[in-house]
Amino acid sequence: MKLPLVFSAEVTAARAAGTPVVALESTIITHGMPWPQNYETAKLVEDDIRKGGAVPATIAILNGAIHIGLDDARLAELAQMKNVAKLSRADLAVALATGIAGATTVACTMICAHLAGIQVFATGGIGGVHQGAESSFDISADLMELAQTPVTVVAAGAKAILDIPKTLEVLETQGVPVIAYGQDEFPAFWSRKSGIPAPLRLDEPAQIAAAQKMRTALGLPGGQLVANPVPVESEISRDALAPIIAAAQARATAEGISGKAVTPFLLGAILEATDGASLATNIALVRNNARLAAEIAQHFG
Ligand code: PSU
Ligand code: MN
Repeated sequence: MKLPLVFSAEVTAARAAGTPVVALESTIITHGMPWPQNYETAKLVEDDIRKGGAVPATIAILNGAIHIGLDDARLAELAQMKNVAKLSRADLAVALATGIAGATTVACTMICAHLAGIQVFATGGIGGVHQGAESSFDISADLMELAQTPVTVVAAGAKAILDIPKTLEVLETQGVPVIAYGQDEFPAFWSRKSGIPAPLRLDEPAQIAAAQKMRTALGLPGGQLVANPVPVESEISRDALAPIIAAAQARATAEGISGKAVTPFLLGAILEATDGASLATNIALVRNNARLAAEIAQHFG
């Protein structure tokens, strides 16, 4: 069976010329941010990658095909679509076989990036172990994907909507390198600090690429998580966020939100409660991750 991969003109040219390519997910567009900031941010992030000497490949599932790179019309269309499916590893094949439109999560984007020969992927935050996972069993497939698919994922750590210590435990159990970039502490998305030391630290993009290449050469499957702290000037302190996150979590429990709906629900509730301040930070950190991913991508190949 021929794989249903469709490359954008820009990504096709990059592949022919040997220009590094950085993958981007689409769930952040459809479920992570509201219109029109989702579209504007997607464009800014793509431009940040171009300025960094790489080519962006935003990944989404449309009409039974894996799109590697979206032209402007497709990106604008996706950003305004209602009821787009949120696709993780479990959903990808069904979405392709039936032709439904879908946005790719971190796990699903990693799978598609690897099929397309892309080694570096920039996003905002990864999914992880949710608070209360001991009763809900809610652990994102993103963690297991990092253990099996060889893509380096640059994120701003994990949100405090997750249980960060448990998230790091699962990553350790799964043998995933968790590398803080330029600091000792694992960053917590909107905040540079989580209070928890990162298992590993690297300060050089070249070393991050070398570590992934060595991992693969050793026969170890899987990728690595690069945790890049939000720029100082855009950070929101942990103390300011703690009560907001707790309130959002209480609402999710009271309203019986479960499964795939949990992360988008919490993101929306926090956005509302911070009057958009959380969104400005979110945009700044995704752009920061895109710049680092472009640098790391220069050292692959
Ligand atoms: N965390 C964020 N923003 C996001 C997501 C997570 O800070 O947009 C999205 C990503 O696509 C991630 C997915 O892969 O949510 C995780 O969803 P779940 O927890 O249902 O696995
Ligand atoms: Mn989940």
